[in-house]
Amino acid sequence: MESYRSHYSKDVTEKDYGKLITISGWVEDIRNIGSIAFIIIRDKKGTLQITALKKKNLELFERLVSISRESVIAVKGLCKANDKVRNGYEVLPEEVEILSVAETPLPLGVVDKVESELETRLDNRFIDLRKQRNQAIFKIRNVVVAAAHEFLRTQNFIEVHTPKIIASSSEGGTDVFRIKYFEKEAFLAQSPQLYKQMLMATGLDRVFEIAWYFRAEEHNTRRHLNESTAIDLEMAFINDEEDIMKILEGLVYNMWKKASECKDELDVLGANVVLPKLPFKRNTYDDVIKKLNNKGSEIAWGDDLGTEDEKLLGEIMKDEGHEFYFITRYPLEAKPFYTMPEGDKYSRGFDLECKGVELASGSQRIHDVELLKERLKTCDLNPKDFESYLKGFRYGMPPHGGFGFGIERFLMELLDIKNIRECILFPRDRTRLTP
Ligand code: AMO
Repeated sequence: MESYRSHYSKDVTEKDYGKLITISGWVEDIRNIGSIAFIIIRDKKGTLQITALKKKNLELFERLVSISRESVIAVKGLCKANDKVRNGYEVLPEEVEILSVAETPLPLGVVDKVESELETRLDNRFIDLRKQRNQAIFKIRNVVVAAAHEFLRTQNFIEVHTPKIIASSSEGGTDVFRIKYFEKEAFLAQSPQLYKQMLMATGLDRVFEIAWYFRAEEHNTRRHLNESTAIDLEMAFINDEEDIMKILEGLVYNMWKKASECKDELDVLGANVVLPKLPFKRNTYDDVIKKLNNKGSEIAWGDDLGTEDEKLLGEIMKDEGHEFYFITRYPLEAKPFYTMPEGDKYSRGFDLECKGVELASGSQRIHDVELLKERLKTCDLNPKDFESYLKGFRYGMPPHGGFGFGIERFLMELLDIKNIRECILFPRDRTRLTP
């Protein structure tokens, strides 16, 4: 065969009827009814039917019906209109090439009616990802990431890539993976925080990064990964955090909108994507605590919202007609060292939540180096460990701020997927390091 593919299943049109076409893909199903056999081939865009007649070419017929399911083949044949076939056409094979034979039994079915356990699916992720539903998630992921690029460029942001092997922990916490870096100790980046801030001292003004981050969180939950991806941005010359929140809600809105145009994929997933209204509701942290206490939560002022409180807040906000909402003016002690204080107790930090799940957090940052050193000490961190970061603040640093926004969390809420592991190709969690 001079070429393995002239068409994808979904790209065949009436113009191709009566002509020879070549298609290739995985053998999804074979129905042999004696004199005739129907072979369903699956490619990236869908499926199509090969119809083989025994009397026309016995050797070819026997080869086709004896292929194991999920083998990869290429077929050249006559494309023929047929109303009884789902696509409106079938292919009568003239030439078949078996490109790869699948072993039997399969460790996981592709079109089985019964859903396998998530662990079995993830153990066999390359087969799991052959399922139409799972491919739909990643096709939508591709669209929303492209929408983010597009939107941020229209807002004058440039894309950057910062180091993922770093010398001091970017979030100051303990959830950090330590690695051996020749004779030194290093860490895997928990976020691009220190670097995106240092870039504000360069004059690049508005930067974004879409990349991987690593967190050694011990808990195995349905919304935490140990390796996750995020959209981070940082912008300078802001007046306050409101400037950042406006960009964030614009970003989310545009990603949501582009996803709502993926009709085929949303159909496969049975997902209903309704466009949110802008602006998103702003609630201060104090209001949130009052709302939660009124509904019976025992959360105290100063506490970070736990899973149950976030869920309850999601319900309260839904009753008020909001799926997306910000929590602003967080207590200073609940936010990382780089967050700009607002008086003694409060900060310029915020979270964006969707239906009870945190999608993003951000803040105006401290740009005064003395204040930054003081805050590091208050947070039990040693300014000496942050020397190269602090240097970036000593020779002209404009007021700035930004946010980090989890891509997998966003997909979970967008597509109503219950487990975050389904939103990343090869998840890394507390126990999973393969495949
Ligand atoms: P934060 O730690 O809140 O903020 O992280 C930002 C966003 O990243 C996502 N996220 C995660 N997703 C899956 N698994 C995890 N373990 C995980 N951890 C975080 C969430 C979260 O809202 N430097 C700040 C951001 C900033 O202020 O610019 C930061 O990292 O969606």
